[in-house]
Amino acid sequence: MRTTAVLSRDPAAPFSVETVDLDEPRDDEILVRIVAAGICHTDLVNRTLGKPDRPVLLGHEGAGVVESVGAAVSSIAPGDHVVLTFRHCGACPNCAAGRPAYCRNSTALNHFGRRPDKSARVTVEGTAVRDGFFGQSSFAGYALATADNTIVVDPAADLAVAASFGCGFQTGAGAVMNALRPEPGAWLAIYGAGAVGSAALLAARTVSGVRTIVVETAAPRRALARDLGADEVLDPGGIDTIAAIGEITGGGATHALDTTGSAKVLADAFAALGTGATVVAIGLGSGVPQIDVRDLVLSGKTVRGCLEGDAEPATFIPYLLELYTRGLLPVDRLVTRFPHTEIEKAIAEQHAGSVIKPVLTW
Ligand code: CXF
Ligand code: ZN
Repeated sequence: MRTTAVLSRDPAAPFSVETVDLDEPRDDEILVRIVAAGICHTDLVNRTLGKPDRPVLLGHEGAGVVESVGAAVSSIAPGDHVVLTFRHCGACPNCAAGRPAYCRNSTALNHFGRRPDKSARVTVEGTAVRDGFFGQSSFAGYALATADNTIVVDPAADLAVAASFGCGFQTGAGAVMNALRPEPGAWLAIYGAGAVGSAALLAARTVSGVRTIVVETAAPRRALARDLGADEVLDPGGIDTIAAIGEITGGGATHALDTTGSAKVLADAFAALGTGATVVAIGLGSGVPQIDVRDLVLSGKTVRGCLEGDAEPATFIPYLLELYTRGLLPVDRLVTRFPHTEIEKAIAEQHAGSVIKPVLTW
């Protein structure tokens, strides 16, 4: 079938909206009419990895309506409303242990995963497109997914809000709800108030008695964090955030979350912890954080990573969606919709800090 897709032909050039050919679903595939697709930082990072002679089709926060399913798909039916998420094999030890984000086959499945027979799912004027991004490549009018990354949701759900539960919102909320699990009386410091950090803030607000400190460089994001109910909001420019957090909390944060991926920020978050406290890193940066061994040991601190919110998406995404529907997790406050033809505007506004989570619509 023919559909429109937002392709990247050259990382340095704007995205281009083009007509592509999408193959029929194979036995294990699900054809989804995409209604909305969130833009995540990971899309923009991976844009630079495509070969110039092979356009790249990104998008890994797709949501839409199932058009048709292959003969081997029994759990999902045409007409189902779905949120697409990351792929997992379901058979490796990590999948068996309920940790699909750490699937041993994750890279092969999610990093432009190809069909077993290497045939193209998407072509443009006869040229194969680099697709299969997170098993969806959902910056398009239609996408092919599989049962392991297709989550059926309530048909009443607003798919433009639900789309980012597939990655960014699940990552932030899951880091709080599944990894940090703060209890009443906790002081949680969140570094970075983009989509992931803001979702983490909203998740923390679902637990009464958990107090939050948001550390953010961009003024519009600090204003939103205040609006979303952060107890304290710090501009790290020009102040000693470690001392400030020590003073606010009376001895250090009980929990911290680094969404920035900066080794320096992670080291600051570690230093701002109190006795027995934990910092979780979820931003994939590079570098080596300076962590004082004496502080680590003598204060009994923990540093750990967390991918995709440690979530089992099949249960966690419907759970988050229900919290949203009940008004307890107002992630719609983070979403700004853009027609898919306006992807460049969406990226520019996100970059400027005025938009937290741009969502493309079809
Ligand atoms: C990311 C999370 C950090 C590691 C790379 C993949 N997930 C989705 O955006
Ligand atoms: Zn993502």
